[in-house]
Amino acid sequence: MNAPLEDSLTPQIRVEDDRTGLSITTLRSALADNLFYIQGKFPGTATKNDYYMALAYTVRDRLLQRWLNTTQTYRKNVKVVCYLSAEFLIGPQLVNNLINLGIYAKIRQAVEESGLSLQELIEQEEEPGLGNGGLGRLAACYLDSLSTLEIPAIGYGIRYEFGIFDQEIRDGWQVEITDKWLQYGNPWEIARPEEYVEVKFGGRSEHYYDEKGNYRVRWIPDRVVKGVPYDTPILGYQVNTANTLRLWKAEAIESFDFQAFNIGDYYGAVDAKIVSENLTKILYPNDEVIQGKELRLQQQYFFVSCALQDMIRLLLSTEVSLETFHQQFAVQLNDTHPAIGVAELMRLLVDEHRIDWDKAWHITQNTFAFTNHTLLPEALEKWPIELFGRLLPRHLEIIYEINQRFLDRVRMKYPRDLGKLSRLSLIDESGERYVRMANLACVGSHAINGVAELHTELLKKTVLKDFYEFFPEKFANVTNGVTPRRWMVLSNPRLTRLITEKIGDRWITHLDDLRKLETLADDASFRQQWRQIKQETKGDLAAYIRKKLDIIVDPKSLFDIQVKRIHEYKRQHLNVLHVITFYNRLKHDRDLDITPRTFIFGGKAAPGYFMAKLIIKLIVSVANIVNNDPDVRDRMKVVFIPDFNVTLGQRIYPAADLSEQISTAGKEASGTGNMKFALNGALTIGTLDGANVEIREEVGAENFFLFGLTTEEVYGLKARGYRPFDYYNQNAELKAVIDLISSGFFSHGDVDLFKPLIDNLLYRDDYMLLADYQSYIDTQEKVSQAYRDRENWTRMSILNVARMGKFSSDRSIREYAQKIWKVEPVPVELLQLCPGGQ
Ligand code: NBY
Repeated sequence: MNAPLEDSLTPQIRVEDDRTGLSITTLRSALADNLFYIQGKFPGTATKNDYYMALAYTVRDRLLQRWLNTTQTYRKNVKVVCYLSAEFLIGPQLVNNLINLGIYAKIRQAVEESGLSLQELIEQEEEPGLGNGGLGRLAACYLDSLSTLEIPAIGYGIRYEFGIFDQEIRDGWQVEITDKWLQYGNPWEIARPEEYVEVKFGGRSEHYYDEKGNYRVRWIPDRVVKGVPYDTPILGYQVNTANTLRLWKAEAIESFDFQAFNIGDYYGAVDAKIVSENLTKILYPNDEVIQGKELRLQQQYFFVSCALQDMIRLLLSTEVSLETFHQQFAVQLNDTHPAIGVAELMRLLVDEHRIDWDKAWHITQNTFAFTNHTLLPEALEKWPIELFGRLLPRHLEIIYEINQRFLDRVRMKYPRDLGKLSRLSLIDESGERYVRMANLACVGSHAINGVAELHTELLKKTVLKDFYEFFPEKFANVTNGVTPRRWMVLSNPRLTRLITEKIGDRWITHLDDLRKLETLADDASFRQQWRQIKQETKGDLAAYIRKKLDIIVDPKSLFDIQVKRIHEYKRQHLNVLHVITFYNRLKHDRDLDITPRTFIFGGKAAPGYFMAKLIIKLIVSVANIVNNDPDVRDRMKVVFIPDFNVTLGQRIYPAADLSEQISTAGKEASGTGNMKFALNGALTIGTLDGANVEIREEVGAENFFLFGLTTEEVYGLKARGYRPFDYYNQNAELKAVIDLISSGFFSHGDVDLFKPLIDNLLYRDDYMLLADYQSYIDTQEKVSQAYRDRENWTRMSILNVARMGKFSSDRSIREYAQKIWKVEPVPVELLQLCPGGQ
C-alpha cells in the first residue's frame, strides 16, 4: 500500500527529542533499538512479529507526548464525555496511528531502508476483536471523532482476554476458533495497576443509623474483585488530542487469597483467583439476542462500577465537590448493557458518599444519556429478579426505590391506567419477575436517542412509546456516522489520493467538502480515473479471494457484496434467492446476455443461532454448485469470505460496486456498513430501513436502487394476516428457486438439510422475504442494466461519494456534543515535554 497522503505534521506537534525524532536515521535506530531492548532479539533471529512489535513501539513512543499531555489537560476542570460500552471494535491500530500522526511515508522509508516490508509488518497485527458488529464499531468510530474534534473523552469498557471468535468454514459450516489476540502481546496498551478499583458482588445490605442518627445502608458483599485498567491511546487526526480508551481486567484481590492461604486452603485461594479472572475472559458473541447469563450481568456491573469509581476518584483528586459530578462528566450508555450504572451511581452517591437521595437523583439523571440500538422486542435486556438480587442485592433495593418514586409520578399523570403503570414499571411482573434495563436507562437519563431518523420515530411509536408520552422532551435522534479516516483514508488510499488531488484534503475532517466532486461527475477523464481506481481495488480483492479460497473471480464483473452479521432480519437468504434466480435464468437460456456478477458474502453467526449457521451453509453450498458449473462459468461466481472483521472490511468495502442493504423495513436500527460502502463509491440496493432512508435522501433517489415494502406496509400485511405460501404458489420463478433448494440440488441430494429454512420461509417468514422477492428481483435487473452503461454508473458512483458528507461520525459527535453532552472542544497544548524536558 502506498501512503494515502503526503505526510503532513501540523506545526505545533513537533515534539521530537533524541528518542522520538522523526528523521529517517532516528526512526531506523529506534526500530533497531526496540527490536533489541524490548523484544530482546538480534535481527538474525527476529520473527516478523518481533519486527511488528518493534515498529509498533517506535510509533507508540511518538504519540506518548500527546497522550500524556492530553490526560494532564483534562485534570483541569473540563467536562469529559465518558462513553460506556461493553464493546469497542477498534480494529488494527498501527496504520491508523501512522496516518493520524502524519508519518506514514517516513515510517515506510525507514522500514524499507531497514530491509523490511511495511505491508508485511502491517499484516502481522492481530486486531482487537472486542465487539460483535455495528454497536462496537460505532463506539470505535465515535472515539476517533471525539479525539479529532478535540473533545475530552474517555471510553470505558472491558478488556476481554478472548474477543469475538475467529470464524473458519469447514464443509460449509461455521466453526468457532478462540480469538487469542493477546498471545504475542499488545504494544498499544499500558497497564495501570496502581489505579485499580474494587468491585463487590453478592451478600446482603445492612440498614442502620450512623453516629449522628442518620439512616444509612451499607452493602456487605460475599465477594470482591479487583478491576485493573489498561489504557489505549486514541489519537485524533492531525491534532494533539489523544483520548484514552480504558478497558478493565478482572483480577483476584490479594487479601482474599491470603485469607484462604492462612487457613491452609491454598487450592481454595487459587480457585478464587480463577473465578475472579473469569469475569473478563470472554466476549459474549451474540448480537441482537440476549442470553441472560449470570456472568454477563457480572461483566456489565464490573466495568460500569470500575468506570464510575474511576470518575469519582478523578473528580475528588481535583478538589471539586462531588455534587458537581454531572457538570464534570457526561456519561453515554451505549445501549442497555451499561444501564446498571444508574443504580450504581445512586449507590455510590447515597451509600458511600452520603449525598441525600433527591440530590443524588438529580445528579444521576443529569449525568446519563441513553442510546438505543434495536427495535427487535426480543433483544430488550431483562434480568430475572432472583438472579439480580442474588448478585446485586443493594442495587435491587435502589431500583425498587427509583421505581416507586417514578410510578408515583406516573399515577399522578395517568390515574387508574394500570396498563401504563405495568408497561412503564422497571419491573416486569407479567410472569416471572424481571428487571427491565431499557426502562431503568430511560428513567435514569436526561436524553434518549435512536440511531437513525426512522429508528427514532419507530422507537417513539413502538418499544419506547409510553416513555415518549411520559417525557417527550428527553427524546432526540442522532443518526450514526463512520470515521472517514479509517473508512476512506486508511482503507482506500487510491481514492483518497485522487480526491485530495482534486479538492484538497480538508474533506478528511469536513466530509461535506466532498460536494466539490459533484461537478467532476461530468468530467469524462475524471470518470475514467475513478473507474480505474475501482478496477484496481477490485483486482486486489480478487487476488485475496484467489489466494485464500482458491476461487477465481473476474474483477470486470459486477462485485455485489453483503457483509455484516448473519441474521434472519438482515436477509442474507433473500440475496441467496436472487443468486439462484440468476443462476436459473442462465441455465435456461445459455445465450442470455447477462451482466456478469460476483456475489460476495461475509459475516459471523452467533454460535447458538442455528438458522444463521444454516444460512452460511446454504451460501457455501450454492457457491460450490455454481462455481463448478461450466454452463455459467465466467458469468457468475459466489464467494463466502470467512472471518469477516474490521481488517477484512477495510479490503472489502472499497472493492464493491453494489452494496446489499436488504433488511425488512423497520428492523435495522441504522446500519453503518451501508455508509462505508457508499462512501467508497458503491451503489446501494436497499429497503427503506434504518439509515438507508437518509442515504437515499442525500444521494438522490435516482442514484439508489430501492425495493421492497415500507415499514407501514410490513405492519399492515402482518395485521391482515401474511401468508407466505401464497407468494410461493403464485410466482413460478420463486417456486422454482425454492423447489431447487428443497430438491437437494445444492446438498448432494440431501432433502432434509435446508428444510428448516424452507419451512420457515413457506409457513412463517417473519421477515417477509417472499413478499419482497419480486420487487428485489426486478430491482436487481435494473442494477444489471445500469451497470452496462459504465459512464452513467461511474457518474452515479461519484455522486454517491460526493453526497455522503452527512455520514461522517464527526457530524454525529458534534450533534451529541451540542444536543446531549453540552461539551466543547479543549485543544491540547504540549506543555510538559519529557523525557529530557524540552
Ligand atoms: O448497532 C447495531 C444495529 O443492529 C445497527 O442497525 C446499528 O447501525 C448499530 C450501531 O448503532 N446493533 C448491534 O450491533 N448490536 C450488537 O452488536 C449487540 C451486541 C450484544 C448484545 C446485543 C446487541 N447483547 O445483548 O449482548
